[in-house]
Amino acid sequence: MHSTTSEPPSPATVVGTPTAPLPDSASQALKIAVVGGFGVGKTTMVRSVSEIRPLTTEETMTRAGAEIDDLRGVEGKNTTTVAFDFGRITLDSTSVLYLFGAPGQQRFWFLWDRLFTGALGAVVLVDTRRLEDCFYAIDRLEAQGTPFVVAHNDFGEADHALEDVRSALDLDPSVPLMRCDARERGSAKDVLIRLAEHVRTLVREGRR
Ligand SMILES: Nc1nc2c(ncn2[C@@H]2O[C@H](COP(=O)(O)OP(=O)(O)OP(=O)(O)O)[C@@H](O)[C@H]2O)c(=O)[nH]1
Ligand SMILES: [Mg+2]
Repeated sequence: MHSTTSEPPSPATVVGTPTAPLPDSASQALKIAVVGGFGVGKTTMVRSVSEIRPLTTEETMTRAGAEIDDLRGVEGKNTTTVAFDFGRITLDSTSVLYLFGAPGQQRFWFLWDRLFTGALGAVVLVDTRRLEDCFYAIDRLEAQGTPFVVAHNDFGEADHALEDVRSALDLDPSVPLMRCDARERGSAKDVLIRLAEHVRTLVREGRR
């Protein structure tokens, strides 16, 4: 199996069941990164969409981190990712997406640049209560020229028009922005489909 950043297959062909074995015919591995601030729902998204039981690196949060980690809005959170989440989704008989969920705490952000290397694209998850937490991810993706979409993970907070979120993030009009519920497989899958479509458009337009 080899990595490639060539045009992905049609996203309409997304298939796979929670226990689907990797087909022998799979020959194209595509890497997708899921990034965003602390507690925004990255691990949740990889878990809900992966067709294999995802590999996670969750550690229990201790009192020592209470002064450092901003738990506003996710007060019930008691674990955090300390390396990566890893999941898989089969696109068709030859192509497989590998999902890498990033660690969200600022002290691990130095790992992100490596994560973006060779990635087909990335999903940036945002929580509108802490919008500023995703600025660094967007900066790094733009600097590396990695295609990305932005997904507003809905925590039931005040309703914000997507256009307001776009302008608060100073997001280029060409970057897809949508709402999602990372806990819902269908919703998480829709985000990946938007990303695949976005990459296809960039490839077609010769911008990738
Ligand atoms: N209401 C709501 N809660 C969510 C949603 N997505 C995730 N959560 C909850 O938010 C909390 C944090 O989710 P995680 O998936 O651990 O967040 P993370 O971004 O991986 O966190 P770190 O790895 O620590 O940065 C968990 O308690 C989830 O159940 C969502 O779409 N809606
Ligand atoms: Mg996590």
